[in-house]
Amino acid sequence: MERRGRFDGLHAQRDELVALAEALAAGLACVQESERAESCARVAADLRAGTLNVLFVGERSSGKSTIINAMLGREILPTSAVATTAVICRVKWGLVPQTIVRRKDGRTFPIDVSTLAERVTVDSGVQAAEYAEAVLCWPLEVCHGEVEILDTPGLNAGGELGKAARAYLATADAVVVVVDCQKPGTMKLFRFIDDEIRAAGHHDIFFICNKLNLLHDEKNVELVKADGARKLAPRTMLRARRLYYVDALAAVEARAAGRELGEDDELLRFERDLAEYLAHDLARVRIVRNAVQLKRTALAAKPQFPELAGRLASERADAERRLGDVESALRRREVEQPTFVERIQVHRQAEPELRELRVDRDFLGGLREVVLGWSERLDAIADALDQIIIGEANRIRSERP
Ligand SMILES: Nc1nc2c(ncn2[C@@H]2O[C@H](COP(=O)(O)OP(=O)(O)OP(=O)(O)O)[C@@H](O)[C@H]2O)c(=O)[nH]1
Ligand SMILES: [Mg+2]
Repeated sequence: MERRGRFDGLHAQRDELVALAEALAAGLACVQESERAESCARVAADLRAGTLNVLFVGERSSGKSTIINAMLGREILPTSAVATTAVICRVKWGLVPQTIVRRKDGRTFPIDVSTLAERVTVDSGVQAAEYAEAVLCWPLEVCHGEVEILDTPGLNAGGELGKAARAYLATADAVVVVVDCQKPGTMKLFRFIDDEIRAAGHHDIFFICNKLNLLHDEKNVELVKADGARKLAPRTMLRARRLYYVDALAAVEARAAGRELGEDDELLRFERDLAEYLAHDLARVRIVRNAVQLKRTALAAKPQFPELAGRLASERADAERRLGDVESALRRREVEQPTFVERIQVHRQAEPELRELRVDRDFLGGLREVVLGWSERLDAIADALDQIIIGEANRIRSERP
């Protein structure tokens, strides 16, 4: 009963946020801020959508694809020692395994799972550049119930590839950062975590420190764990509890051969924590993340409103002046025209221009009112978003054991 009440509150907050996002989108569209209006519309759509996205990011060859393969229990996604993944691979639930490729022009076609590597790797060159995404349907338990796992090209892959993961960050619900445990990150990676992942509202980040098997003795394991605790733990809300030291290669091999992972294998702990997070914490995190994004958009757009209102006021005055000129010219000619028929003729000629000018004047006046109204509402929206963000952050903190 208590739990039900808690989620009722979340739904109410989500509805409130959707209404705010839609109102803001309408206001921004009205002031021709189309990019920001679209971003608000996306927030509303994202809040409504059921699908939850788990984004795997990390530097090249850190083992992202290998870890997802370990979760799939088979070597499906292409992996190699050199830069590999060139196309976002989306893993979603499907009882029968199948692979679909979506081209950048929107067309999709099914492909054989065994040919995936040929299509989505850096080596496949031209072909990969044509694809927007590869979608793999797989009976992966954690994906049951609209969860999708996204494998991305390495962050330091350069060019368009390096940007690919960033583009998906805006709609990610959970972020898993994969690092090679011997070098848990460069300054560039830490900046990406701090300035992009956390700034986008993700604070409960999962860190997988991979390639544990490359450490040959306990002493090195201790040193590497101390390094992770220093560099990675402070960057995630649950600190060391969100650091997982795994040997993904051994995990794929074990599962592909039908062997279970040992109970102390940290990949198992990661899988359980992720499932728990998706089931219990996500609704809240999604609200906070979207509220943060919405607030940023609202504040960034705020200065535009009074400025635009001023511009509209002068355009309206201009329209008023032009209307006055035409009206007085008309009156003069009316007086000057001797016959009644000629007067009607003059009126007929002037009527369309007059109508257009009046419409312009009224439209500009109305738009200015709307814009001013919006400018006033933005403060209220920012306050409402603050309430949601602070309330949820406090609740998450207080509910943690
Ligand atoms: N020794 C060891 N090698 C691993 C482990 N996990 C992955 N590898 C190897 O590391 C290399 C890179 O792995 P990938 O899974 O392709 O790495 P990625 O992060 O997906 O790379 P990109 O797609 O290029 O960004 C491959 O040769 C893997 O076999 C591990 O736990 N131990
Ligand atoms: Mg990869």
